[in-house]
Amino acid sequence: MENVFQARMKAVHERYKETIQRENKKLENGNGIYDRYEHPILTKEHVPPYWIYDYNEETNPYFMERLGMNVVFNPGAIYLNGKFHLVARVEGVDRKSFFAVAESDNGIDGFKFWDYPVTLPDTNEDEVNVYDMRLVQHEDGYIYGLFCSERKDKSAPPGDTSSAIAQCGIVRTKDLKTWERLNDLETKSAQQRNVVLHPEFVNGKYAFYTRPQDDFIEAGTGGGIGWGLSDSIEKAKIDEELIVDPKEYHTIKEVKNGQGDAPIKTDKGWLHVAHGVRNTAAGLRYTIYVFLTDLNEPWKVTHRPGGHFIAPEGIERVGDVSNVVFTNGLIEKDGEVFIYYASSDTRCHVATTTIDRLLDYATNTPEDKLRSTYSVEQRKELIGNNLSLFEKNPELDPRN
Ligand code: M1P
Repeated sequence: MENVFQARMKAVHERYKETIQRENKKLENGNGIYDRYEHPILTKEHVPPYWIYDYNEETNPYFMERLGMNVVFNPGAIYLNGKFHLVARVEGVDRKSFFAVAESDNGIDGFKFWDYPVTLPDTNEDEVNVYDMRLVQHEDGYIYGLFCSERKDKSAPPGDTSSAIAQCGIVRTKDLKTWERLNDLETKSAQQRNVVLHPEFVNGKYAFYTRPQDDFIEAGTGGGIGWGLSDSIEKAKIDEELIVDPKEYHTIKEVKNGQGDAPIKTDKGWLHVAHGVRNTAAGLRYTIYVFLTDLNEPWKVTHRPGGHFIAPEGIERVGDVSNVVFTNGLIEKDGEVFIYYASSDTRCHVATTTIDRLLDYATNTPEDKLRSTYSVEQRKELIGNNLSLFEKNPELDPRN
């Protein structure tokens, strides 16, 4: 007869194995731009039970969770040594995030965490929380990880125990195992989040996408995706920040926006996948959008397809912070694009597409013209063109 310890351990192991061995199928009825998948690719159920339970029956006779897990989300992504690697934001029940590497052969399923989470060099006692790493293979030969380093706001009035300050931490590695911590990025902005390193030197300097903000949540006078150059990466400092993609009234990025992963280089320009935030009566709504910048001047936007590219759907709409999709991981391999995104600050998903499809989307989707009357004009033009086509090609007409 099994005792409680043995029975619970067996059940926990079965659930874990079922999760990590689960096949992931492409969902039908996509929008032609990208495909979604049946299951999330990385969740708290993917976390190895030996990160959570004490396996000593004497000290844990009930096989209880000792260090509970809350969520796994916002993964950075990189293709390395023939495998798809994610550096996920793993959050324990104590609300502290840390980074952990998971790898898969195909980027769609079979993601397994390495034995230990990442040990990030601890260089600042004030740093309380770390999250949202963007991994960039830079042409200088290093893989850089830029992440948000969060501290308590010491200037907050007594009794205010939630005000925080966000800054950009920088680490580098060659193997995702040993990490060297560099100085935090210095800018003139009060706070920074969603900072991303451009993969190439620009005018011989390191180039950064930034997101200046006045406050931890409220972007205030900041809030757009910024751009700045630094002579050094070891002591990165941006003297001048210019806004590449501003926030804009009555759009999907009216409150704030932020660069996703580093952009992908294509023959038509740099392809960016970012997030935008709007306000609703139910709180903030985060969606993912796309834009294209000039190949030689990556700080100049050439195409802005209007509206969101991915919005939370179904179960994606529910979680610790509901109505959110957020991306900071992108992998391009042989023309295929894997967009890693998290839903509602709770779980990780993948959407797949190709460079060709993304460029078609980016260059042929009309811009948001910022007024309903212009949106009607755009739609009337599409309808008019189609109805003329149907006259000559009745087999195309869905009403027949
Ligand atoms: O909770 C939603 C997201 O909020 C923040 O994003 P932003 O800086 O644009 O507001 C981040 O904390 C992100 O991790 C989180 O998913």
